[in-house]
Amino acid sequence: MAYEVPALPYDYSALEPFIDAETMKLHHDKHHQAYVTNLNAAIEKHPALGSKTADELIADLAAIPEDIRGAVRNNGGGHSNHSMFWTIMGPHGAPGVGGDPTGPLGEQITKDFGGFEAFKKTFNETTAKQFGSGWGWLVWQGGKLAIVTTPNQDSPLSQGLHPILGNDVWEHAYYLKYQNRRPEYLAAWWNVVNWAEVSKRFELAKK
Ligand code: MN3
Repeated sequence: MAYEVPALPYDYSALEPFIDAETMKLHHDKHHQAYVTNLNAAIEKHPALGSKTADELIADLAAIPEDIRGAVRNNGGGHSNHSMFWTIMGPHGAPGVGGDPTGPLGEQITKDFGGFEAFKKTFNETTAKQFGSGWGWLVWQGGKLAIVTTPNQDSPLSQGLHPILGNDVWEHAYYLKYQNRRPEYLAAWWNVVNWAEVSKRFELAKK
């Protein structure tokens, strides 16, 4: 069974005006598809690995044969990261989308960062500084939340961390609308974060 790009759970234009439809179409249909195509090509060389999910592959890169380890790291990571990314966003104003996180996740963010505004500020500043392409993440580690960045398509899963939320800061994620203004994209992005879904990921990570 080959890996496949999951369907977007909303229309390309659903995240307007914060993320434009053209960016979403290219990002989902072309960029994510390329990671999946390249991952499938790598796994064809070691078909037994194809029974693993992308998350399972990148969680144990040492177990991947050396001839495809780099390809799996980049393209399995790309598949895993983007599959998460689509689900943790949604149309601004839909239930649980935008606004402040509530419930246990909201409480944990206040406990670990001093409040939602302080968390957003640190996340945006940290992620804006990621040099070149990469991701900013909220992860669950050892009983607390932390903010980390990764280069390229590296996943926190490869470091034994549980990604709760991640924002893609490759230029392909924002350049058409925001050009070089990554901080503006980072600030706008919170309007489309699906906290209902992020909370589900938080509850799973704690188990
Ligand atoms: Mn991307």
